[in-house]
Amino acid sequence: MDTANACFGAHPKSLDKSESVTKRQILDLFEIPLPDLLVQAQKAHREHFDAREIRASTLVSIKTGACTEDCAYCAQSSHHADPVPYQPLMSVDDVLEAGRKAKAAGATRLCMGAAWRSPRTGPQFDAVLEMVRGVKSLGLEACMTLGMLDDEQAGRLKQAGLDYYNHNLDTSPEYYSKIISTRTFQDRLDTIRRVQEAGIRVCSGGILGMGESREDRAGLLHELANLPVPPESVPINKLMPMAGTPLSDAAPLDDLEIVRAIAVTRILLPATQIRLSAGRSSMSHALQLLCFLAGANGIFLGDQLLTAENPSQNEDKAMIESFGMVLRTEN
Ligand code: SAM
Ligand code: DTB
Ligand code: SF4
Repeated sequence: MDTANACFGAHPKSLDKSESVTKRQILDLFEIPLPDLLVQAQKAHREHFDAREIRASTLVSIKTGACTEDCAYCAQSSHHADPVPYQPLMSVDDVLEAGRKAKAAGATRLCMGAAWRSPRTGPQFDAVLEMVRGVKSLGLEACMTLGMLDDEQAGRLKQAGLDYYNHNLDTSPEYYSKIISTRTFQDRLDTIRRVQEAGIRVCSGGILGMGESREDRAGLLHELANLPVPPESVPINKLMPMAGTPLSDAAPLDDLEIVRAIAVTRILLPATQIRLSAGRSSMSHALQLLCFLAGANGIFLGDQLLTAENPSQNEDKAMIESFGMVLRTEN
């Protein structure tokens, strides 16, 4: 294959399953010299987006800590030492107040996360539906990440107006069991299928820097690009090593590998929103600019992620302005 000119799926709508991209082809993309890879990613990006625009979502942790899952990267798991303190489900009013502030700061989407294996149907789930309706009425896109869903829950979230459901594959199928033992990769795929069948757009991505190989990174992108419907939104997280977790001492990933992974994601999924997600607080502005040049076009705006630190809103706005870029104000 001529890797320098490789380009798959000019548009996801034209993604022909008989021509699904192979993991070998993805690994070949990773090996393209950076100057050529960046140009190729930029070409794909500019066919679908204004490359100066950044979309901002704001996170709010609607239920924090005491999670039964054992995700090795997560400070909210009750399996690890020093988990973040438990906070029960927030009130609908408090979530809407967070939504108003996020909108005033320039966010177009509120991403509400709960530390659940899966939501229990009942009063708490009813409150979650109320949050979706309320956030929509503020003129924001609504995104939820609540763990595994059944068909009925996915249908009710759709009815309430949910725009996106975030459910990350996190890593390759092969590496997954080294990171999480309390659910399987197939469980993740099953929830993504249910969400898509309910007509909700999917936000699904992963974490880089958990000790995985490049082949695992290619494996994650292979799974995302070959979903029956590719995700409309892909968060790329850089591991934030959290005290007390099994990954607290993970060696940091090379900066340029993050840039490469974003560029390859952009080439594979040209019309997808790619969010440079957790881990920006340890990235220089210059590295973040490279990530945007590689095709990332979103960030989480807000002084905090779910529980971990994020650059301050003011710093992010100044950074974006210094690049001659703008926060997109429309959905
Ligand atoms: N409990 C739900 C679930 O796991 O599906 C939703 C919330 S969970 C915190 C959302 C995502 O945050 C995870 O899938 C993971 O990709 C990311 N994340 C969590 N902790 C992280 C960390 N320390 N560094 C980078 N990303 C992290
Ligand atoms: C995603 O991929 N990253 C966001 C969002 N989806 C929910 C969460 C990042 C969490 C980082 C660790 C924390 O704040 O606890
Ligand atoms: Fe729980 Fe989600 Fe953290 Fe895993 S990533 S421990 S499911 S909150």
